[in-house]
Amino acid sequence: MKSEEWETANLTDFLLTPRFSLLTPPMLHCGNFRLPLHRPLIMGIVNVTPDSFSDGGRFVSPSAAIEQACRLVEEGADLLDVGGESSRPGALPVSVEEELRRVLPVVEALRNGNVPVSVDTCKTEVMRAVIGAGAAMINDIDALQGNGALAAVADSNVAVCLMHKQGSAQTMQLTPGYRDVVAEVAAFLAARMAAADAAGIGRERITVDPGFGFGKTLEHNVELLRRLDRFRALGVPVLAGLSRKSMLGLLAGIERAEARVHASVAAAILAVQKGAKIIRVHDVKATREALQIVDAIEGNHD
Ligand code: 8Y7
Repeated sequence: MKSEEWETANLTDFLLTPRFSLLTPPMLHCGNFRLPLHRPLIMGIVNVTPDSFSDGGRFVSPSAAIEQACRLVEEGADLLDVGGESSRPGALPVSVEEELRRVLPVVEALRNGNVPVSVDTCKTEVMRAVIGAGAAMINDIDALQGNGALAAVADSNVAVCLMHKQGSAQTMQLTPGYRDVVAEVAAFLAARMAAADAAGIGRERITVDPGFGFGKTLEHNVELLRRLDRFRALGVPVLAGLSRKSMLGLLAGIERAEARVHASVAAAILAVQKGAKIIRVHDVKATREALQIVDAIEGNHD
C-alpha cells in the first residue's frame, strides 16, 4: 500500500469507528415531533415543481400537492418532504419568491397534521420562511453550506438532513470522481456534522445522507449502497434516497422513472438492512408493505 493510501485508510477508520457505543440517538427531534428510530421511517416525496423528472409535473399546483401529501400520509408516510425546486441534473434554479409560492401553502396546510413536514431547499430565505410557517425539518442537498443556512436551522428546533453531493446541479453528472467514494462522502458528512454542532444544532436534530445520484457514477452509487452500513458509525440516523433513481433504471433496464417501483422497493429494503433509518420515497404504500414484512421477520423482538 502506498503511504498516501494508508493515510486515507486510517483517516476513514478513525472517522467511521464509533467512539461511543449506542451513539445513535433513539429519537429524532423534529420541530415539536419526536420520531422513534427503532423502526425505519418512510419519508414521502411531495414535489411542487413543473419539471420533476419522476412524475413529470403532475403536482405543480399547491392544492394538488396538498392532496398528494394527504394520500401519502394515508398510505403510511411517517414524514413528508416538500420540494419546490427540482434537483434533477441540469435543472434550472428558481427564485426565492417562486419557491415560496410553491411550498408555503403546502407547509401551512400540513403544519397541524399528524406527521412532520420537511422542506427540501438550499436557500436560507426559504428555510427561515418555512420554519416560521411550521416546517419541522430542512432537507438541504447542500448540507447547510449556503450563507446563513447553519444559523437559520440553529435558531430553530427543526431537524436537518445533511446530504453529500459533488458539484452543482448543472455540473454534477459530468465527471464525478473519487479515490474512495465511501471514505470521501463519510469525511464530508463528518465535517458538516461538526459544522452543525459548532453552530449549535444538537445531534438529536441531525440526519445524514450519502446523496445517491448527486455527482456519482453508477459504480459510485452501487458502492455506496453496498457499504451503506459504514455510515452508521457517524452516530446519527442515515437517510437514503434511492426512489426511482436512474441507477435503478440502469441496473434493471427500466427507462421510465414511474416504472421503477419494484426496483425502488428492493433498494429500500437493502438500505434498511444496512442500517438506514429514514427512506425517502415516492411510492409510500409499496415501501411500507415491504418494510412491514422485513420488520415482522427481522425486527427487534426484545
Ligand atoms: C434526494 C434528496 C432528491 C436524496 C435527500 C430525486 C431532494 C432527486 N434526492 N434529498 N432530494 N436525499 N436527502 O430523485 O437522495 O428525488 S431530488
